[in-house]
Amino acid sequence: MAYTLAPLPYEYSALEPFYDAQTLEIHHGKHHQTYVTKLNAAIEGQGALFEKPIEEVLKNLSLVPETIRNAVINHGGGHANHTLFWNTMGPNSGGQPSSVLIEKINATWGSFEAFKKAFNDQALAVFGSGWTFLVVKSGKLEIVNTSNQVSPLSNGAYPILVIDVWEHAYYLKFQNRRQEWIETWWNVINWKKVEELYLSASV
Ligand code: MN3
Repeated sequence: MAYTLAPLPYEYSALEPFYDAQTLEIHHGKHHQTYVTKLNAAIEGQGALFEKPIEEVLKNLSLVPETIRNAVINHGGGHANHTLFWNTMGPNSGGQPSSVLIEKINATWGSFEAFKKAFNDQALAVFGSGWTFLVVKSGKLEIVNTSNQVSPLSNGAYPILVIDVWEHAYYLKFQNRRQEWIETWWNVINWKKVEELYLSASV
């Protein structure tokens, strides 16, 4: 069995002017494809474990043979993290979540603005290449950073929102201005999808 790169749930130009079509096309069609290709090369000849969705594999890394575990962390994580990133963005998005998620955010951080500041500060603090996630862990919301392509799924958390702060995610349009990329990204967050993920979280 081989993993495949799903098409984006929107056109490459759909997130303009916030996320430019050229970056999105390279990021999805080249960077993400490379993680999928290298993941498939690593698991070639392996058993039934890899008939499961990659998210299930990342939750149980101890089941992955040691000889390929690092490749699965890097390329499987890259596959899962990018899939979440694409699926939690969309056109005509931004704003704030409604219903239960905003109540949980307010209960955790005091206000949506305080949550946004905490999230932005944490995304700015990623050293080198990595990601900032909103996760559900033990029934609580948390903001967590991971390095390289580590997935929070491997640390017992369920990610529901993520920003890619690897330079390849924003360099063509924003160059070294990571703060501007982070602030612009809030305009394309698909809160409806994030809420669906929150409601389906079981950790
Ligand atoms: Mn990326």
